[in-house]
Amino acid sequence: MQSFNHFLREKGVSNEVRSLLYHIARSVKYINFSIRAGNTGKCESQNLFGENQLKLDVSADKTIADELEKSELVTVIASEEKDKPEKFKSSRGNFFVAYDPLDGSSLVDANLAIGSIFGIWENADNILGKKVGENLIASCYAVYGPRITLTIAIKDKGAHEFELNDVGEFILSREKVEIENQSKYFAPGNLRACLNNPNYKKWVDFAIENKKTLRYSGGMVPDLHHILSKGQGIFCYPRDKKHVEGKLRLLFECAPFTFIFQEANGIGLNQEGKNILDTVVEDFHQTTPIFIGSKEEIQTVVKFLRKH
Ligand code: AHM
Ligand code: MG
Repeated sequence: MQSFNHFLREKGVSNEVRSLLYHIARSVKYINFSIRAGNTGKCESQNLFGENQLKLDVSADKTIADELEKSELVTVIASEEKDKPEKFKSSRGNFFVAYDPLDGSSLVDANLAIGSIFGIWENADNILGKKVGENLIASCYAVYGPRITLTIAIKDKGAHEFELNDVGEFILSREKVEIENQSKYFAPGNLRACLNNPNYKKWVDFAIENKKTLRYSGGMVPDLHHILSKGQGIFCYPRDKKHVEGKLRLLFECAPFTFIFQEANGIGLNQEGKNILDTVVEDFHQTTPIFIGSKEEIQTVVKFLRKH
Protein backbone atom coordinates (compact mmCIF):
# COMPACT_ATOMS: atom_id res chain seq x y z
CA MET A 1 0.00 0.00 0.00
CA GLN A 2 1.87 3.05 -1.23
CA SER A 3 0.33 6.54 -1.29
CA PHE A 4 1.05 8.58 -4.41
CA ASN A 5 3.00 11.13 -2.41
CA HIS A 6 5.28 8.47 -0.93
CA PHE A 7 5.69 6.75 -4.30
CA LEU A 8 6.55 9.98 -6.12
CA ARG A 9 9.01 11.02 -3.42
CA GLU A 10 10.83 7.71 -3.88
CA LYS A 11 10.92 8.40 -7.63
CA GLY A 12 12.68 11.69 -6.93
CA VAL A 13 9.81 14.00 -7.89
CA SER A 14 10.35 17.50 -6.47
CA ASN A 15 8.47 18.80 -3.42
CA GLU A 16 6.81 21.47 -5.56
CA VAL A 17 5.43 19.05 -8.15
CA ARG A 18 4.26 16.64 -5.44
CA SER A 19 2.55 19.46 -3.61
CA LEU A 20 0.83 20.60 -6.79
CA LEU A 21 -0.33 17.03 -7.49
CA TYR A 22 -1.62 16.79 -3.91
CA HIS A 23 -3.92 19.77 -4.60
CA ILE A 24 -5.02 18.28 -7.92
CA ALA A 25 -5.80 14.98 -6.15
CA ARG A 26 -7.86 16.89 -3.58
CA SER A 27 -9.90 18.56 -6.29
CA VAL A 28 -10.52 15.13 -7.84
CA LYS A 29 -11.88 13.87 -4.52
CA TYR A 30 -14.22 16.88 -4.21
CA ILE A 31 -15.45 16.46 -7.79
CA ASN A 32 -16.12 12.83 -7.05
CA PHE A 33 -18.26 13.83 -4.01
CA SER A 34 -20.17 16.25 -6.19
CA ILE A 35 -20.86 13.58 -8.84
CA ARG A 36 -22.00 11.09 -6.17
CA ALA A 37 -24.23 13.81 -4.65
CA GLY A 38 -26.09 13.86 -7.97
CA ASN A 39 -25.67 17.54 -8.92
CA THR A 40 -25.89 16.61 -12.57
CA GLY A 41 -28.43 19.04 -14.09
CA LYS A 42 -27.87 21.69 -16.80
CA CYS A 43 -27.24 25.39 -16.13
CA GLU A 44 -28.17 28.38 -18.26
CA SER A 45 -24.61 29.10 -19.41
CA GLN A 46 -22.51 27.97 -22.39
CA ASN A 47 -18.75 27.66 -22.76
CA LEU A 48 -16.62 29.31 -25.45
CA PHE A 49 -17.50 26.49 -27.89
CA GLY A 50 -21.24 27.17 -27.47
CA GLU A 51 -21.69 23.91 -25.56
CA ASN A 52 -24.32 23.98 -22.79
CA GLN A 53 -22.65 23.68 -19.41
CA LEU A 54 -23.75 21.32 -16.67
CA LYS A 55 -23.78 22.38 -13.02
CA LEU A 56 -21.02 19.83 -12.66
CA ASP A 57 -18.86 21.46 -15.38
CA VAL A 58 -19.06 24.77 -13.55
CA SER A 59 -18.55 23.39 -10.03
CA ALA A 60 -15.66 21.12 -11.12
CA ASP A 61 -13.99 24.09 -12.80
CA LYS A 62 -14.27 26.17 -9.62
CA THR A 63 -13.11 23.32 -7.36
CA ILE A 64 -9.95 22.86 -9.43
CA ALA A 65 -9.22 26.59 -9.73
CA ASP A 66 -9.61 27.01 -5.93
CA GLU A 67 -7.25 24.12 -5.19
CA LEU A 68 -4.65 25.34 -7.68
CA GLU A 69 -4.76 28.79 -6.13
CA LYS A 70 -4.36 27.29 -2.65
CA SER A 71 -1.24 25.46 -3.76
CA GLU A 72 0.47 28.87 -4.19
CA LEU A 73 2.59 27.25 -6.87
CA VAL A 74 0.60 28.18 -9.96
CA THR A 75 0.78 31.57 -11.65
CA VAL A 76 -1.60 30.98 -14.57
CA ILE A 77 -4.44 28.55 -15.19
CA ALA A 78 -6.42 27.82 -18.34
CA SER A 79 -9.57 25.74 -18.37
CA GLU A 80 -11.80 24.34 -21.08
CA GLU A 81 -14.69 26.00 -19.23
CA LYS A 82 -13.11 29.47 -18.97
CA ASP A 83 -12.97 31.93 -21.87
CA LYS A 84 -9.56 33.29 -20.87
CA PRO A 85 -6.62 32.19 -18.72
CA GLU A 86 -6.58 33.43 -15.11
CA LYS A 87 -3.63 34.70 -13.08
CA PHE A 88 -2.96 34.11 -9.39
CA LYS A 89 -1.04 36.94 -7.79
CA SER A 90 -0.17 35.27 -4.50
CA SER A 91 1.81 32.41 -6.10
CA ARG A 92 5.35 31.67 -4.96
CA GLY A 93 5.92 29.20 -7.83
CA ASN A 94 5.66 29.69 -11.58
CA PHE A 95 3.66 26.76 -12.96
CA PHE A 96 1.03 26.92 -15.66
CA VAL A 97 -1.79 24.37 -15.40
CA ALA A 98 -4.30 23.69 -18.18
CA TYR A 99 -7.24 21.42 -17.45
CA ASP A 100 -10.50 19.98 -18.69
CA PRO A 101 -12.51 19.85 -15.45
CA LEU A 102 -15.09 17.36 -16.70
CA ASP A 103 -14.36 15.46 -19.87
CA GLY A 104 -17.35 13.61 -21.29
CA SER A 105 -20.07 15.95 -19.95
CA SER A 106 -22.51 14.54 -22.49
CA LEU A 107 -22.20 11.13 -20.78
CA VAL A 108 -23.20 12.37 -17.32
CA ASP A 109 -26.94 11.76 -17.72
CA ALA A 110 -26.23 8.29 -19.12
CA ASN A 111 -24.17 7.49 -16.01
CA LEU A 112 -21.10 6.44 -18.01
CA ALA A 113 -17.52 7.03 -16.84
CA ILE A 114 -16.24 10.60 -17.10
CA GLY A 115 -12.96 12.27 -16.13
CA SER A 116 -10.73 15.29 -15.51
CA ILE A 117 -7.48 16.03 -17.39
CA PHE A 118 -4.53 18.18 -16.26
CA GLY A 119 -1.28 19.35 -17.89
CA ILE A 120 1.46 20.98 -15.82
CA TRP A 121 4.01 23.29 -17.44
CA GLU A 122 6.93 24.89 -15.67
CA ASN A 123 7.60 28.51 -16.61
CA ALA A 124 4.12 30.00 -16.94
CA ASP A 125 5.36 33.07 -18.84
CA ASN A 126 5.88 31.43 -22.18
CA ILE A 127 3.05 29.25 -23.42
CA LEU A 128 1.87 31.07 -26.54
CA GLY A 129 4.19 30.89 -29.54
CA LYS A 130 6.06 27.84 -28.21
CA LYS A 131 5.81 24.13 -28.92
CA VAL A 132 3.21 22.79 -26.51
CA GLY A 133 5.56 20.06 -25.26
CA GLU A 134 8.44 22.41 -24.48
CA ASN A 135 7.87 23.06 -20.78
CA LEU A 136 5.36 20.30 -20.14
CA ILE A 137 6.74 18.38 -17.16
CA ALA A 138 3.81 16.32 -15.88
CA SER A 139 0.24 15.39 -16.76
CA CYS A 140 -2.50 13.40 -15.12
CA TYR A 141 -6.12 12.38 -15.52
CA ALA A 142 -8.82 11.09 -13.21
CA VAL A 143 -11.52 8.56 -14.10
CA TYR A 144 -14.84 8.81 -12.25
CA GLY A 145 -16.20 5.34 -12.88
CA PRO A 146 -17.25 2.53 -10.58
CA ARG A 147 -13.74 3.11 -9.15
CA ILE A 148 -11.88 6.41 -8.99
CA THR A 149 -8.38 6.38 -10.42
CA LEU A 150 -5.72 9.01 -10.95
CA THR A 151 -3.00 8.26 -13.51
CA ILE A 152 0.06 10.46 -13.20
CA ALA A 153 2.93 10.79 -15.69
CA ILE A 154 6.12 12.65 -14.81
CA LYS A 155 8.76 13.51 -17.41
CA ASP A 156 11.13 10.53 -17.87
CA LYS A 157 9.66 8.79 -14.81
CA GLY A 158 6.81 6.89 -16.49
CA ALA A 159 3.06 6.79 -15.99
CA HIS A 160 1.55 5.27 -12.84
CA GLU A 161 -2.00 4.60 -11.72
CA PHE A 162 -3.41 5.27 -8.24
CA GLU A 163 -6.82 4.29 -6.91
CA LEU A 164 -8.92 6.12 -4.33
CA ASN A 165 -9.49 3.93 -1.28
CA ASP A 166 -12.34 4.11 1.21
CA VAL A 167 -10.47 6.47 3.52
CA GLY A 168 -9.81 9.02 0.78
CA GLU A 169 -6.21 8.18 -0.16
CA PHE A 170 -4.86 7.52 -3.64
CA ILE A 171 -2.91 4.24 -3.41
CA LEU A 172 -0.59 2.86 -6.11
CA SER A 173 -2.61 0.39 -8.17
CA ARG A 174 -0.40 0.00 -11.27
CA GLU A 175 3.25 0.95 -11.45
CA LYS A 176 4.71 1.74 -14.88
CA VAL A 177 1.72 1.64 -17.18
CA GLU A 178 2.93 0.60 -20.68
CA ILE A 179 1.32 -0.08 -24.01
CA GLU A 180 2.41 -2.40 -26.82
CA ASN A 181 3.19 -1.30 -30.37
CA GLN A 182 0.40 -3.42 -31.87
CA SER A 183 -3.23 -3.45 -30.92
CA LYS A 184 -6.39 -5.49 -31.36
CA TYR A 185 -8.65 -2.63 -30.13
CA PHE A 186 -9.73 0.45 -32.05
CA ALA A 187 -11.70 3.56 -31.06
CA PRO A 188 -12.57 5.40 -34.31
CA GLY A 189 -13.92 8.79 -33.19
CA ASN A 190 -15.76 11.17 -35.48
CA LEU A 191 -16.89 8.55 -38.02
CA ARG A 192 -18.71 11.44 -39.76
CA ALA A 193 -15.29 12.23 -41.25
CA CYS A 194 -15.74 9.13 -43.48
CA LEU A 195 -18.36 11.07 -45.47
CA ASN A 196 -15.73 13.45 -46.83
CA ASN A 197 -12.55 11.50 -46.29
CA PRO A 198 -12.61 8.13 -48.08
CA ASN A 199 -9.17 7.34 -46.62
CA TYR A 200 -10.55 7.32 -43.10
CA LYS A 201 -13.31 4.97 -44.26
CA LYS A 202 -10.69 2.73 -45.91
CA TRP A 203 -8.84 2.53 -42.62
CA VAL A 204 -12.04 1.71 -40.67
CA ASP A 205 -12.77 -1.05 -43.24
CA PHE A 206 -9.18 -2.28 -42.89
CA ALA A 207 -9.62 -2.44 -39.09
CA ILE A 208 -12.85 -4.43 -39.47
CA GLU A 209 -11.30 -6.79 -42.04
CA ASN A 210 -8.43 -7.35 -39.62
CA LYS A 211 -10.95 -8.28 -36.92
CA LYS A 212 -10.14 -5.43 -34.56
CA THR A 213 -12.40 -5.05 -31.53
CA LEU A 214 -14.37 -1.79 -31.26
CA ARG A 215 -14.14 0.11 -27.96
CA TYR A 216 -15.66 3.60 -28.00
CA SER A 217 -17.66 5.22 -25.19
CA GLY A 218 -17.75 8.83 -26.42
CA GLY A 219 -15.54 10.02 -23.59
CA MET A 220 -11.89 10.68 -24.30
CA VAL A 221 -10.86 9.86 -20.73
CA PRO A 222 -12.52 6.44 -20.46
CA ASP A 223 -11.57 5.59 -24.06
CA LEU A 224 -7.90 6.41 -23.51
CA HIS A 225 -7.94 4.83 -20.06
CA HIS A 226 -9.18 1.63 -21.71
CA ILE A 227 -6.07 1.63 -23.92
CA LEU A 228 -3.69 2.25 -21.00
CA SER A 229 -5.44 -0.42 -18.92
CA LYS A 230 -5.42 -3.11 -21.60
CA GLY A 231 -1.89 -2.20 -22.66
CA GLN A 232 -2.92 -1.65 -26.29
CA GLY A 233 -5.35 0.27 -28.47
CA ILE A 234 -5.78 3.31 -30.67
CA PHE A 235 -8.07 6.32 -30.51
CA CYS A 236 -8.71 8.69 -33.43
CA TYR A 237 -10.45 12.00 -33.76
CA PRO A 238 -9.80 13.29 -37.32
CA ARG A 239 -10.92 16.58 -38.82
CA ASP A 240 -14.14 16.81 -40.80
CA LYS A 241 -15.99 19.60 -42.62
CA LYS A 242 -17.50 20.92 -39.39
CA HIS A 243 -14.37 20.52 -37.28
CA VAL A 244 -11.62 21.53 -39.71
CA GLU A 245 -9.01 21.54 -36.95
CA GLY A 246 -10.55 18.59 -35.11
CA LYS A 247 -12.69 18.87 -32.00
CA LEU A 248 -10.39 17.99 -29.15
CA ARG A 249 -8.43 20.72 -27.43
CA LEU A 250 -4.66 20.93 -27.60
CA LEU A 251 -3.96 22.31 -24.11
CA PHE A 252 -6.75 20.65 -22.14
CA GLU A 253 -6.89 17.22 -23.72
CA CYS A 254 -4.46 16.33 -26.52
CA ALA A 255 -1.14 17.55 -25.09
CA PRO A 256 -1.60 16.13 -21.56
CA PHE A 257 -2.68 12.77 -22.99
CA THR A 258 0.13 12.65 -25.57
CA PHE A 259 2.59 13.31 -22.74
CA ILE A 260 1.08 10.46 -20.68
CA PHE A 261 1.07 8.09 -23.66
CA GLN A 262 4.71 8.88 -24.49
CA GLU A 263 5.64 8.04 -20.89
CA ALA A 264 3.78 4.74 -21.44
CA ASN A 265 5.59 3.87 -24.72
CA GLY A 266 2.73 5.16 -26.86
CA ILE A 267 2.45 7.97 -29.37
CA GLY A 268 0.14 10.91 -30.20
CA LEU A 269 0.16 12.35 -33.74
CA ASN A 270 -1.83 14.95 -35.64
CA GLN A 271 -3.37 14.29 -39.06
CA GLU A 272 -0.11 15.28 -40.81
CA GLY A 273 1.77 12.63 -38.81
CA LYS A 274 3.55 15.13 -36.54
CA ASN A 275 3.97 14.68 -32.82
CA ILE A 276 1.17 16.57 -31.04
CA LEU A 277 3.74 17.94 -28.57
CA ASP A 278 5.48 19.78 -31.42
CA THR A 279 2.34 21.82 -32.17
CA VAL A 280 2.91 25.54 -31.61
CA VAL A 281 0.35 27.07 -29.23
CA GLU A 282 -1.40 29.98 -30.91
CA ASP A 283 -4.55 30.10 -28.83
CA PHE A 284 -5.49 28.69 -25.44
CA HIS A 285 -8.59 27.05 -26.94
CA GLN A 286 -7.01 25.72 -30.13
CA THR A 287 -8.03 22.26 -31.27
CA THR A 288 -6.22 19.56 -33.23
CA PRO A 289 -7.02 16.27 -34.93
CA ILE A 290 -5.49 13.46 -32.86
CA PHE A 291 -4.39 9.84 -33.38
CA ILE A 292 -3.11 8.33 -30.15
CA GLY A 293 -2.22 4.91 -28.79
CA SER A 294 -0.07 1.93 -29.81
CA LYS A 295 2.87 3.21 -31.89
CA GLU A 296 2.83 1.00 -34.97
CA GLU A 297 -0.95 1.01 -35.31
CA ILE A 298 -1.09 4.80 -35.08
CA GLN A 299 1.56 5.12 -37.77
CA THR A 300 -0.54 2.82 -39.98
CA VAL A 301 -3.68 4.97 -39.52
CA VAL A 302 -1.85 8.18 -40.32
CA LYS A 303 -0.32 6.55 -43.44
CA PHE A 304 -3.80 5.49 -44.58
CA LEU A 305 -5.03 9.05 -44.19
CA ARG A 306 -2.11 10.54 -46.08
CA LYS A 307 -1.34 8.08 -48.87
CA HIS A 308 -4.33 5.93 -49.88
P1 AHM B 1 -16.32 17.45 -23.80
O1 AHM B 1 -15.04 17.90 -23.15
O2 AHM B 1 -17.29 18.58 -24.02
O3 AHM B 1 -16.96 16.32 -23.07
O4 AHM B 1 -15.98 16.99 -25.31
C1 AHM B 1 -14.95 16.09 -25.53
C2 AHM B 1 -15.47 14.75 -25.89
C3 AHM B 1 -14.44 13.69 -25.72
O5 AHM B 1 -14.49 13.18 -24.44
C4 AHM B 1 -14.86 12.65 -26.74
O6 AHM B 1 -13.80 11.88 -27.18
C5 AHM B 1 -15.43 13.51 -27.82
O7 AHM B 1 -15.86 14.71 -27.24
C6 AHM B 1 -16.60 12.85 -28.45
O8 AHM B 1 -17.04 13.60 -29.53
P2 AHM B 1 -18.24 13.11 -30.45
O9 AHM B 1 -19.48 13.44 -29.66
O10 AHM B 1 -18.10 13.90 -31.70
O11 AHM B 1 -18.07 11.62 -30.66
MG1 MG C 1 -13.13 17.32 -22.85
